[in-house]
Amino acid sequence: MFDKILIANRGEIALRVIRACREMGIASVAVHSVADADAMHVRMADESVCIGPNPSSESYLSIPAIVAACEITGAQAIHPGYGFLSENATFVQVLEDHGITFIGPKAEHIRIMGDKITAKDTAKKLGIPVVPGSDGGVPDFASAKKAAAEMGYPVIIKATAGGGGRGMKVAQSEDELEIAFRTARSEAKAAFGNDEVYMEKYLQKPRHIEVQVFGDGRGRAVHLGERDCSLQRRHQKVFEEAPGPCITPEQRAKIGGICANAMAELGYSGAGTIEFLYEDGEFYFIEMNTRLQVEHPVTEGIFGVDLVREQIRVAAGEEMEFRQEDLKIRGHAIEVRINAERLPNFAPCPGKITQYHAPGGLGVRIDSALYDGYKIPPYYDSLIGKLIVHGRDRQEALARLNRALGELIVDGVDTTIPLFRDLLEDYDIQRGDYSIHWLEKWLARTYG
Ligand code: MV4
Repeated sequence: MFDKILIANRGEIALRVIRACREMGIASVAVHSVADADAMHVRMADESVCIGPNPSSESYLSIPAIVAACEITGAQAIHPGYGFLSENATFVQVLEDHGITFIGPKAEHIRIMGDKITAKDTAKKLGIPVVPGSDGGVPDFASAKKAAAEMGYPVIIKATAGGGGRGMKVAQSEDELEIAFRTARSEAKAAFGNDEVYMEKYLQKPRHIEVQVFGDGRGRAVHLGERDCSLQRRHQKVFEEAPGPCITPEQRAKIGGICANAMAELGYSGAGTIEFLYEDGEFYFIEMNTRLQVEHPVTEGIFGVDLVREQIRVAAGEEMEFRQEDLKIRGHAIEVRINAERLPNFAPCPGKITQYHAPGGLGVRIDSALYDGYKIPPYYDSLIGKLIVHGRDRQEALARLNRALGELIVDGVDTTIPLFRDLLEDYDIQRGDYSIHWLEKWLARTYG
């Protein structure tokens, strides 16, 4: 096992990793930008290194600065958290060249899943159901027209280098196709420096269901059920739950088994998430994320496992602590993302926290790097905390969430907390009856 791990991240996820390290008797090294000198992750780690100025491009994304911090402190491994360098295959390669262990999958698997066409093709070959679409890239408008005619309208055009919803265009019929195709290409070129696009049948009202997988890198892999992350605004998740309210145990065992077998065959190492659109009882693969996700605590809640501890164990070459047959779901968990943002437009709202009080009690977890007097810098993501609740069933989790939100105090900046009080009053939310378009419609109706 490692003696010392460097955490190449900030905020709540850096604390999450430091906590796992401490429980495992591993020393932790925080890295930080100038603006983060007083951040909680710096205080909580055993050691810290300032790696550069405020822009992430010169600090949390600087490979040379992070490798240097690792060498100075003698850390043997790096946990990347999510975002920043967590899905950067070049970073993984550089670490390998320096004899530093990356706590995450192999560079090759990050690369495969980073290219959305290769990812889909790989998924298909591994037996994962995919959305019907063009097999591979669509090079010109004539090919687009042909592909659309074959699969039938509506269709969606996506950037090969994209992901997370950037550079997508929908065409409801052939007369919309040319504009959609050309716009998608030029937007892809501008955003990713790569204008390759592919096409899929457009699903009208799906849910976003993602399966948590975990591999030991030596051909053993398990699944930890699914999360429903359909409640999103502009491709940002705001509310996530596990298990999915519409997924039966039979569906879970089937899709989970397919995903676990696929990861075993790949020799996948560590935590991963296989994203699906789910409509009329069918799962359609769209992308895979080769990192720990923001919403991983809901899965930890219902399975009673520590995913970060497991990531560290597997990276150190140890066995996974669980087998599929040990993994049983207990109850229901919900996470809400507390962002420093001003409603109704969700404009970032950095500033000084004048009062912070975290809720507690049975089934309540707060992952946050906030403290009284903390100044939220304007340079990074607006996520300032996650409130995760667990209950014996969904009803109890919802009641507990409402109770915990009532106890939570974050003063000094605007946050998304009031949004969740309002959401919990909605009958569709209470029944778990929502699709990927539900939240945007509700926001327009409620705060319009
Ligand atoms: C789709 C789709 C409908 N049909 N693909 C958006 C983000 C990216 N991960 C995939 N996305 C979508 N792909 C087909 N074939 C609708 C979306 C989509 C979406 C997906 C998940 C969560 C929220 C969403 C909001 C709008 C569109």
